[in-house]
Amino acid sequence: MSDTTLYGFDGSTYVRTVRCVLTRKGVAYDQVPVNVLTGEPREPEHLARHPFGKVPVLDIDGMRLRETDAIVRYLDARNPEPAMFPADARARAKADENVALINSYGYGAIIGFVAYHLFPDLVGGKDDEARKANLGSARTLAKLVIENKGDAPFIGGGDAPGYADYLLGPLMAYATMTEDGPALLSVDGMQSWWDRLSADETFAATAPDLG
Ligand SMILES: N[C@@H](CCC(=O)N[C@@H](CS)C(=O)NCC(=O)O)C(=O)O
Repeated sequence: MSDTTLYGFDGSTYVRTVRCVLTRKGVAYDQVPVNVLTGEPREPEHLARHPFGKVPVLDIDGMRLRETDAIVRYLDARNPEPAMFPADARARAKADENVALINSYGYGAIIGFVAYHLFPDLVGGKDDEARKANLGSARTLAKLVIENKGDAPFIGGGDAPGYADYLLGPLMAYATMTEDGPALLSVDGMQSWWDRLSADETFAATAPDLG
């Protein structure tokens, strides 16, 4: 039993981001698998933890933290090594931009076209126009994050995966399970980034068991 508890199931991309960071930093934790696909985040027990009905939530060091961004930045401040951001100010600014772009435009676009293929009932049916629009936005996002990483191997701006990699990676894992995956991987630089991230031990170890 540890005194750190992560609420959220392994199939959630945001929960996987936090699992990657906890694992990479060697922070022991227990997990309560609140399942998004069965609506558990909207049940009173979880609404008491996160009134907007979202996972992840992390109980750590006597406080409750909601929202992936706040959780990851706290973990990075608490356990600085290995760093989730580059030290150089300009590279850090671009890594921060990548995180913001993925959160603001990437998540909805990628989950949008993934849902079309994998969870059509969840989004109320098959809307091919929305699928195409979402795929287009996802390709725009991919071009930007690759451009922002410059010569760094990873979109988090470092020689090893950082926060931005662990944020986009779980989304890409779902994208590559669909027939639209190749269109996203065909963006210049995406395939080699994806190959590097897929070889990361922590990322591989956190792959959800989709049974
Ligand atoms: N802004 C939140 C978003 C988290 C989020 O969207 N989580 C999804 C799962 S990946 C969720 O809880 N969905 C449940 C729902 O919307 O009912 C964060 O960054 O942590």
